Amino acid sequence: MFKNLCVVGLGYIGLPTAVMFANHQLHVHGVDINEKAVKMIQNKQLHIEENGLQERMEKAIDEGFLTVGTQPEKADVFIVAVPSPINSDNTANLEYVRKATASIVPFLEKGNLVILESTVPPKTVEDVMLPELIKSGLEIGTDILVSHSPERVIPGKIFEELINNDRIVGGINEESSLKTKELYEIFVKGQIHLTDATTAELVKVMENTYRDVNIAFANELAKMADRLDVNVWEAIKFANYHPRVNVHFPGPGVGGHCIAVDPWFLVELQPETAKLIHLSRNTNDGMPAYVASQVQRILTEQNSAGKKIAVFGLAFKGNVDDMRESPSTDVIDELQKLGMDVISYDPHIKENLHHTQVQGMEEALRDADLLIILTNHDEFTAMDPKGISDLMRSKTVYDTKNCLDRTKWMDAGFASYLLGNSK
Ligand code: SAJ
Repeated sequence: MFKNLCVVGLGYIGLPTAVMFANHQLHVHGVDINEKAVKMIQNKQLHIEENGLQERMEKAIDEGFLTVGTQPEKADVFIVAVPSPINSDNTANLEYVRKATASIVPFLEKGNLVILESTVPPKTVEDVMLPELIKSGLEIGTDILVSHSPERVIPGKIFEELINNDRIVGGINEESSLKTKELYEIFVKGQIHLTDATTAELVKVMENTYRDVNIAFANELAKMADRLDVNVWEAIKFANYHPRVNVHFPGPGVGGHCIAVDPWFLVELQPETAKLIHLSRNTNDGMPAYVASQVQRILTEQNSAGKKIAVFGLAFKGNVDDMRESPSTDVIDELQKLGMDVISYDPHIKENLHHTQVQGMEEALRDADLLIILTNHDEFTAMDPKGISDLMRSKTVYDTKNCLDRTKWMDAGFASYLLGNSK
């Protein structure tokens, strides 16, 4: 029934999705405006990192089910998976979605299905996509069916989650929803829930906003615990033993291109109402400055002679190579504003993407007055404090992710501080 698919946007979501359908014997044509990425894929090289993607992509190309280019082609189904970032004033930038939709219009034919996978503010399908699609001269809802089926996968486990997660499908009418469900049933093992497009848009944004608000709550608790002589991590662990409680964890801020972005869509939509959401965004965005002020306090407490800080962790979360919207860069800025001398290190980021970054762990630690952990990479948890203590000028460590074994570090002679547990 579905033979040809055209996927517009070959990033973290579009490429794995295109490959997944191609691995299920659909003829997929992937489109991206980034010529370099297209060339790389044509040469079976990846421009993004994702477990299992390389082998699956090679198989798809070798078997003749995946082609890529910079222009769309005719197909039965069009999937749009392009970025939907925010502008510098925190308003939604829907130009990629609008342009991607416009780019498929000349190729649309009666009977086609168009699906938006990008995360977007509620009403985007109605207000941004449909006005473009109508230019095809085809009747929306009968000649062409349209739905929103937001991606909900976590980087690092994309293929596993593409298959096993439940999926939300919101059509502009029932026929659109049913046809979209039929398509995803090709590989989705989770349940597929049907609704309308605007509800689906809100559901996706709500999921990430829930996480942001919950993390802001945890960050607020961490700041309180810092003055209470309580270990907030332990307190959260105990609270979460309650069957109806699920408090998230504090940290130096919220990064990535989703959780720190999507709540702004709701704030923009109804600023007078979305007050808790707005406050949570500001709370999380305020964490880098808070963490930097704690560093200054710790240095004073330790009577530190110098201000050389070794920052470990530039990625926005543990065990990924992605620095987008990483709070680490903000923490570094705040430390520098306080006159500190920063050297950063991240074993997952192999090119120097930050001006303070070095590739050697020892180089970063040499003569440092304080080591701060900003990302919970496995490499940091596994570090042997005895092996590094002689490198530093002062044996002081500040863990903002609760990923170090404190006893081990204290036994090695370190003054050990933890976000959410230091007076
Ligand atoms: N973080 C905390 N405390 C926590 C959990 C996370 O500070 O308790 C921080 C992380 O360190 C990181 C940021 O939040 O800086 C975001 O990380 P994440 O792992 O929560 O989420 P993402 O951005 O990698 O992926 C999210 C996922 N959404 C949800 O779990 C509701 C994913 O399923 C979505 O598909 C993805 O956003 C997306 O593309 O929207």
